[in-house]
Amino acid sequence: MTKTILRALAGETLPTPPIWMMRQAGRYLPEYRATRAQAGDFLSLCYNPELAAEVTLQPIRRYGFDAAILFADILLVPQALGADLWFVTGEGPRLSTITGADDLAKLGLVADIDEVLAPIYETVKILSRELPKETTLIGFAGAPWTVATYMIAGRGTKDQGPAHALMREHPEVFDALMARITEATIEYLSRQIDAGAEVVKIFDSWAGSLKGEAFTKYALEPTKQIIAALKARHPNTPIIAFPREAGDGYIGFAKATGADCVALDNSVSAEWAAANVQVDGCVQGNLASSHMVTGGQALVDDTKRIVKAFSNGPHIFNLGHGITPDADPDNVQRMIDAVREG
Ligand code: 1CP
Repeated sequence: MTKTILRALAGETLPTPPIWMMRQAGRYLPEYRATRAQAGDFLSLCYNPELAAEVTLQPIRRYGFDAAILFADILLVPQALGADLWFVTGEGPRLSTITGADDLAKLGLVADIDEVLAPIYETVKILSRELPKETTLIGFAGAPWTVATYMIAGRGTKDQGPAHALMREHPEVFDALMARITEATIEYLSRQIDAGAEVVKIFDSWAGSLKGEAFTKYALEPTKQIIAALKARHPNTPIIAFPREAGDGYIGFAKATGADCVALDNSVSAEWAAANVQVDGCVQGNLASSHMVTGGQALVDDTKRIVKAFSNGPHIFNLGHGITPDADPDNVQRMIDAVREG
C-alpha cells in the first residue's frame, strides 16, 4: 500500500488529506525542549544523529503525522560551505557576512560539504529504519535566494535589504554566490535521497521579496535548476517547492519548475489557490499558524474550510508557515481531529 503522502504527490485526490506540519519538531513540545537541553544547544542537536532522529520522531509518536521532516536547518549548508554560524539565544542565527568578492573567495568548495554534512545523512539513515512504515520521510534544504539572504546579511532580515543591495551593486558576486549555493543544494538533497529521504522540500521563505523579473531569475530559475538535476539522478523522488508569499507567482510555479507540489503560505485564500494553483497538481499548506496559539472554534472552522476548498484535487494538509514556540500542543490535536473527522 503506497503511503498517503506519496499518493497525494502523485496527483491522487484522497478522501482525507494526509497531514504534517512545518516545524512539527520544535520548541512548543516539552519533549523537544528536553532533548535539546540534553544535546546542549541547537546546532549540537542538528549534528547529533541519534538525538536529531529522536526529535524528528517525537511529533510522529505524539500525533501520528503522515510525514516526518528531517530535523536539521537550512543554515547548515552555509556552514558546510565555510561560513561561521552560531545561534544567539532568544534572537536567532548569526553568520559571517558576504559583502564582496573577498568574502566569496574565502568560502569552501562544494566538493567538501559532505564532510560537515555527514551526520545529517546519518540522521536520515536512522529515520528510514525507525519510522513507522506508513510515515513518509521528507528531507529539505533552503532555496538559494533564501540561503543567500542569510549568508549576505549574517542574520535574518525583515526586508532582505542587504541581499537586494548586493544583487544591485555587485551582481557578479551575487550571481556567483547563488551558483555556489545551487550546486551545494543539489549535492545535499541528492545525498539525503541516497540516505533514504522519500520526498524533498525546497524552502524559499523569502521569495516574496523578489518581484517581477527578479522572482523569475532568483526564485523560479534556481528551483527549476535544482529540480532538473535531482530528477535526472532520482526520477522517482517527489519534490515540494515553497516560494513563500509568492502571491501571483504561485500560478504556474509547479509547471515552470517541475515541482510535484507547491506549498502555500496563508496570505492567499484556499479558494483562490484551488482555482489557480491546484489545477496543476498537489498543493500543501495554508492554515495560519496563529491558530495553533489561539485555538477555539476558529481553528476548527478554518481547518474544515481549507480541507473543503482543496477537496477536489490532490492536497496535503499543513500550516502556511512553521508552528511557533508559543503554540499549545492540544491545538495541534484539535487540528488533526478536524481534518480527519472530515
Ligand atoms: O532553539 C531552537 O530550538 C531553534 C529553533 C529552530 C528549529 C526548531 C531553528 C532555528 N531551526 C529549527 C529546525 C528547522 N528549521 C527545521 C526542522 C524540521 C521541522 O520540524 O520543520 C526546518 C525545516 C527549518 C527550516 C528553516 N530554518 C527555514 C525555512 C522555513 C521557515 O521557517 O521559513 C528558515 C528560514 C530557517 C532559519 C532559521 N533557523 C532557526 C531560526 C529561528 C530561523 C529563522 C531565523 C530568522 O529568519 O530570523
